[in-house]
Amino acid sequence: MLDILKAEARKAVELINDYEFIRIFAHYDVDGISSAGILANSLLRKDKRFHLSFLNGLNNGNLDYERDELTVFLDMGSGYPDIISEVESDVLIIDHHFPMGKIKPRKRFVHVNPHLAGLDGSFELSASGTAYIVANQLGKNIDLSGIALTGIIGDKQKIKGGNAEIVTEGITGGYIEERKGLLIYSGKLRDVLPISVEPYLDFYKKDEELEDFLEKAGLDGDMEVDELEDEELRRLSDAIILRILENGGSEEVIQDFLGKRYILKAELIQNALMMTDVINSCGRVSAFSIGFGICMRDSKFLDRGYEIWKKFQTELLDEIKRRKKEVKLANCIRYLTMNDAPTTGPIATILSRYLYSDLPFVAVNVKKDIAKVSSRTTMKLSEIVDLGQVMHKAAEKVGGRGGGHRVAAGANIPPDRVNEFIEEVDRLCCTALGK
Ligand SMILES: [Mn+2]
Repeated sequence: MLDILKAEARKAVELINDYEFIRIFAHYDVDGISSAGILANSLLRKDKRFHLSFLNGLNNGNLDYERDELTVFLDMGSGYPDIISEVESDVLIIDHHFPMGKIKPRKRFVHVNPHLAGLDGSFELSASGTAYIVANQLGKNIDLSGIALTGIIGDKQKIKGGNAEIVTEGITGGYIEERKGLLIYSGKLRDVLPISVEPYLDFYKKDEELEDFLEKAGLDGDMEVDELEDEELRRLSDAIILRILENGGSEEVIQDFLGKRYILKAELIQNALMMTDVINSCGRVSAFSIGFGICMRDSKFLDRGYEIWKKFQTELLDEIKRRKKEVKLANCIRYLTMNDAPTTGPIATILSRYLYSDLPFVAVNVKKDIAKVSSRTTMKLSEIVDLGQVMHKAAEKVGGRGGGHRVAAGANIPPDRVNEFIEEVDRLCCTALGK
């Protein structure tokens, strides 16, 4: 199946080869920044120059390009046929989002997207992986596999299908190493465990509890995560699992961090999870060039990247600490109402996965003209409760709109009808749960 995608990637290379200078627009998240890093590295190796911009999306228009250039879209474009159809230059899209509508290109056009090649672009090939395929048609660029893995982890994809092929290629080439262990940060146990967000262990600003935990597990806080012996790793894993379950976390989260860790041998940050989170935080605070610089292996960006990551991480942990006290219990749901919070999704995700996994979780962010709702539950509960349906029905009742998946859904509702909405969500969940 990858053959069809590779054939399309070769067409992309033909297009690229006709240009000395290339205009690139990339999505600003980890997958987009990694894609840009992969393409940029491979272009420079062919003595090509480029101009790169990161965008939040393609909605707010105003693309700054020249008609006689090649315009490349990374990790976006497939879902915006109208906007792409208006671009008056040659266009290359490298994306993994589901292609929508029909693109009517003005000039030459190449579209590299796993969905168009019969591959699963949602979980089995990221934009960074797709960019890696293109880069390896342009030249021998297997050393960029570690950057591809960064995008894969960032988009919460699985090491399956195309992604698994890339990781295997990276391992064979010696650029990625797969080790037994836990998918957590590198560093001293005492430093790493309190700032971990996935998994969230609730040790942040709880030094005594942490020391107690380490002592019971028979581990020294000064031990380096990467240097733990098998037996120590097993004790740590067992203790972490117990901690998560005691905190009210779901057993479903355990498989996400247990078993394997990846070392990126060619990158500035060798722990794959740390590389992903550093670049993610750079993207979140609009410090794109720092994240991109790290993907370009330019060590002068590294200190700044770590600083941004630490600040971002502490702000998120402080927010979780503050918000978890505000969580309320209804009959069949737990919910949280916030006013003008910077984000709803990440908070709802952490609280529902690691602290309140026993009931469906609803977070409402009330803004001036609209209240934004994020709801989450476990796979197990989603077999009984369909949050997509619940959000749809409850939002409709209060004059809003909602929907989504069984496990994760959302809604936009009028800000003055939040209470009524929560009551209806609670009622619908009780009906589903038979309470
Ligand atoms: Mn992506």
